[in-house]
Amino acid sequence: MYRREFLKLSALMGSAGLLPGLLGGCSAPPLPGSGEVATRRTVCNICFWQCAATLYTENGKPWKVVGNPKDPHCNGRLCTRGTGGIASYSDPDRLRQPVIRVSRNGKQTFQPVTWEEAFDTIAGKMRAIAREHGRDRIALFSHGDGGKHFQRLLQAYGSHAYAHPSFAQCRGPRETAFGLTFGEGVGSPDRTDMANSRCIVLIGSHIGENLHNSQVQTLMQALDQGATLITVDPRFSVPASKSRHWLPIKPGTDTALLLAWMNVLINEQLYDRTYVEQHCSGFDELARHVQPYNPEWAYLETGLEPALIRETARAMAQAAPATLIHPGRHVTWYGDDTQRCRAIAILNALLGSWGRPGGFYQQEKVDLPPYPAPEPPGPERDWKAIVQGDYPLVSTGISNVLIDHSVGPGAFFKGWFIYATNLITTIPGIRSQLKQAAESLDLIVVVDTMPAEITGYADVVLPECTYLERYDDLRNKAERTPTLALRSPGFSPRFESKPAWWIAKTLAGHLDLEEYFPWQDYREVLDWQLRQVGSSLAEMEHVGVKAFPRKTPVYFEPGKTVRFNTPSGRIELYSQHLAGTGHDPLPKYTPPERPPDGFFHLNYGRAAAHTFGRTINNPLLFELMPENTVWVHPSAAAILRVGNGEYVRLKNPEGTHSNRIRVRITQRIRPDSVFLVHGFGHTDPRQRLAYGAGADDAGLMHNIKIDPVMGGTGMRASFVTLVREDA
Ligand SMILES: Nc1nc2c(c(=O)[nH]1)N[C@H]1C(S)=C(S)[C@@H](COP(=O)(O)OP(=O)(O)OC[C@H]3O[C@@H](n4cnc5c(=O)[nH]c(N)nc54)[C@H](O)[C@@H]3O)O[C@H]1N2
Ligand SMILES: Nc1nc2c(c(=O)[nH]1)N[C@H]1C(S)=C(S)[C@@H](COP(=O)(O)OP(=O)(O)OC[C@H]3O[C@@H](n4cnc5c(=O)[nH]c(N)nc54)[C@H](O)[C@@H]3O)O[C@H]1N2
Ligand code: SF4
Ligand SMILES: [Mo]
Repeated sequence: MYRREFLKLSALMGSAGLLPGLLGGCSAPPLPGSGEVATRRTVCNICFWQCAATLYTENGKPWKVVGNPKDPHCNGRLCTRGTGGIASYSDPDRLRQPVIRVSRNGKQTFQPVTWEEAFDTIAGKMRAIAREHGRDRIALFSHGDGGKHFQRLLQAYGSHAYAHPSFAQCRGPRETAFGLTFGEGVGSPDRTDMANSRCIVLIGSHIGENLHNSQVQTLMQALDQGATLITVDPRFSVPASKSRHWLPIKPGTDTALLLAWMNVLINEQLYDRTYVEQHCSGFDELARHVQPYNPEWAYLETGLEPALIRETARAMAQAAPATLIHPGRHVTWYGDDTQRCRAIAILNALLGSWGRPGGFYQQEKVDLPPYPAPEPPGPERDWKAIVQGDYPLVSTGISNVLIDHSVGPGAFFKGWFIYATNLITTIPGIRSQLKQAAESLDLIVVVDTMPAEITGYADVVLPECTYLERYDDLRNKAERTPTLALRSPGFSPRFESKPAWWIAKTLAGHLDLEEYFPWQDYREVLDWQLRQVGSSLAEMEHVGVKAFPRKTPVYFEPGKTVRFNTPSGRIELYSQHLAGTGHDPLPKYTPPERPPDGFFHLNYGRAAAHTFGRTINNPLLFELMPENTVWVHPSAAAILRVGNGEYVRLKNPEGTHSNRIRVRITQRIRPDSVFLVHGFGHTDPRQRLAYGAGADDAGLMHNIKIDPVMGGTGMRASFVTLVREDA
């Protein structure tokens, strides 16, 4: 154990002089397409919607990437980010070769090394940890496809602890809540049947700014078909602008509104009685529970007129069961998130939309067997207590719990692998803990494509090639039409970068674990798997996407009994699991804290041009949106004496300041809140475009609310004020 200094860039790794033409090899020919054009099938990796696409190269250089018309995730159209994704290949700031942390003249620096040297370093440290503490002391944090290879490697080694920030910092509360209610989660792609909805209710889902491709398309399709859109959002979001009703709710009070809607549906007998009798349990308890929560009560909490609450409840009932109360996606907000998501699930059950057209369809994936290889041995100890902590109702690791177990000399974990997740900006409130963990861990390995901030904590940084330069596992998601999609490389990896499958397999060789990776090339794995389902790698290289017939119905069959995977076998309006673990079995409303004088709710979200922090340095996407702005209501701007376009800093009640950020004065935000797009404010100068551009929301979050049911990181309870640059 030694004290790890946070490393930015050693001159050794610098790429000074490499900037000319930000698009490097991408300078456009006079007439695009007049050279030698080649195409390759790929799957976009700029976000996790995973649209299948075709990469066009011209004279071996990147030209364009377009959607595959056969793919239900995109129907031939990529979003802004997917189209701009091509520039991730030629980004001159990419990681180029493996580096290890060394001490030179008492100062730490990163030294470029060969892959062999990097693997020797990692294997040596892993063996030392195993000798001193045990083989199960390495934790994996990952987001995205390649993480599976490292999961396999670490399981083969004896470490079974892993977590994805797409759970405890994103979808965890809704997956937990829907699991408790219906016995199944929502999954990804979200099983929403919007194309057939006649009424859609969005609760802080800003679809259209949140650009999950086919989801945006089906929302637009529903609107074209005359569906009623109701948007609940303290901000006049893009979907709010297309809505019949915009409900500018007081931040954090959604559960009050949801309870009032239930109160109206039940008291006015507007719920789907037949569906509830056939499928649900706990209706009487629910009906009693919601009695105090009428629209007049909710008005005082939410600021929404009782008449509007009644009118929207009736609109939902009128369109039911083709009414979708959208479950949201990034739902770790105020800490009471599982309760809010349960209220959403219950409302859908009252409207009879789960398993029905226009509500939620049933998912199916292709039955694709794994490549024959030895199963890694099971864990030696019950690791659930370690990765899930005090949250027995969840079925996966919780990133912040793994971090809790990594802090201090007596901590359980002694090593980390971090694959494709920039933990510093992803898990707010964790910065000081990260520093402590970095001091007490014996090994931190980061696998990334870019010099993200988290690489500054690493002992070893391994450069992965981009998605345009590699094969990955076949896309096989539980969805409406079971499909497989292939990601195949259009280029050889630039510099010394390598694909995740190769990195994990070769490192396995250094740990005497080759038997778990019995292939030379990942094409063998893909071809073998495809042949088991009547296709082949050659066919998929040609078509890119292949649909398979469904074996189960898309919706519940009328009149048929359905057995739900809950303790009662029914849809649980009253949750037995929650009751059994000491939580509220019916959704409970917790009023949020209000900002101190002079402060505002810190609201954040997505923008069309970027995915989190991972695209800010992408030259094409940077050009579209080079910085974020802070949205401020005119009345607040007048009090703060800030002008439109002026640079300010955001400050939280603990005195933490952000980078400078421009003010955008707009009526589209409530006077008690400010809004900024997440992902900006990078602090590592190696990302030369992104460095210092705009402000980072995560660094300002001071009031983190941990969800007592599933352990997620509630991020919306923080406050900021604006400080003028000349103040
Ligand atoms: N403050 C705040 N925190 C949030 C959110 C928020 O809105 N605000 N959103 C939350 C949500 S919804 C989510 S899902 C998570 C997302 O969290 P993350 O996925 O951690 O988000 P990014 O910041 O994009 O970090 C991704 C990292 O992966 C690297 N990367 C990109 N492509 C590849 C690749 O092909 N291979 C490898 N090896 N690395 C790659 C990027 O360079 C970057 O360093 O964050 C959550 N945290
Ligand atoms: N372009 C783009 N699209 C993306 C992503 C991306 O990075 N870029 N990321 C993808 C990922 S991983 C996810 S999880 C999703 C996230 O996207 P969503 O799940 O749609 O959205 P959130 O980021 O949770 O929510 C943002 C909205 O919630 C509103 N809001 C804030 N506070 C409250 C409140 O108290 N009540 C209510 N009702 N609303 C509130 C904000 O004003 C904003 O409009 O987006 C996905 N799509
Ligand atoms: S939604 Fe956009 S960024 Fe996400 S996978 Fe599809 S094209 Fe790529
Ligand atoms: Mo997410």
